[in-house]
Amino acid sequence: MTESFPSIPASEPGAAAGAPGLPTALDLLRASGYVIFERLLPDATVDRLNAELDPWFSATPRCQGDFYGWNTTRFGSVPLKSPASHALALHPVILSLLDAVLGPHCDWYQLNLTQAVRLHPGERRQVPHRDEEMWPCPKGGIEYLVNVMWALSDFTARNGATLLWPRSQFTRLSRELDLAQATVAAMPRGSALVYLGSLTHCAGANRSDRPRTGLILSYCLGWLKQYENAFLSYPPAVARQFPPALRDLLGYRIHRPNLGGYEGQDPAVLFETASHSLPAVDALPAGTVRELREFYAREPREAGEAP
Ligand SMILES: O=C(O)CCC(=O)C(=O)O
Repeated sequence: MTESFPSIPASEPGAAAGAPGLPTALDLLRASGYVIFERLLPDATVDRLNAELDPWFSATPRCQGDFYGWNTTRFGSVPLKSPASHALALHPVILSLLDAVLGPHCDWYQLNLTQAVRLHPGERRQVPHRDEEMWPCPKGGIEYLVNVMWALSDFTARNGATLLWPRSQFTRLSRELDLAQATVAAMPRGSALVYLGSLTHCAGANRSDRPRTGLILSYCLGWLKQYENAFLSYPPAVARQFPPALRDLLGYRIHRPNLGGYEGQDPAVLFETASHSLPAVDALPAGTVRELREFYAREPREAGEAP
């Protein structure tokens, strides 16, 4: 396994954008399928995240299944359990990558999954997979998902750092991959590993005597079904406590055209009223608005018809 990876030091979170000749984080993400931002979070933030999440790790039973693992603890609803996670979900360095990769293919992208993951000592290597496998639609064209693994402890080859197959996004999915070709996403705590939903990867085996702890925040196109049911995890009474930008990311926002509404309106109306008697209001892309106007401009109007 190789340990050299496209990584951006914390001093250059914009991926050396201003330095001519150097690849940007976006270039690295597109070419290799992943990029690591080392120490993107200050130590104090990592301490706070761990303090908020540790009681939940203690209270949550271990996973059951060959995908989730048998010696791993995972839990969701992270924004509810950890206020410190809000800033991670909205981190400007991450959002700038999402704007470029997901932005062109939807009205807006959404938070797909929040999942804290602790690999306990003795956990075996996870099966290689791609996160886009969840959606049974044609692959190899657009990206459906971008994942961020925030390291809340150091990630090392010994304790189960994520394994990645660089450039696998350009190949067909296989589970029988050469481990020697994998890159170990070794990174100090506070770092962020960003990878494409089309990249083959898996959790490594934890052969150390300490747990490896990470926080997955993944994002997908706004018209896809999210892995985590945001409206059950964060019903309006919960989501109203969140920053508006986070509510938007969770799906409290109409996706044009007319997708994900509540009583035909932008679901953000739920922060003002729970009424079930609201007028349905079009939410259409500008091109469709124009098209409909032109259609009706050509239609002869009968006497008494609305404009
Ligand atoms: O924990 C990791 O390093 C990766 C986990 C993963 O890929 C998953 O559970 O989908």
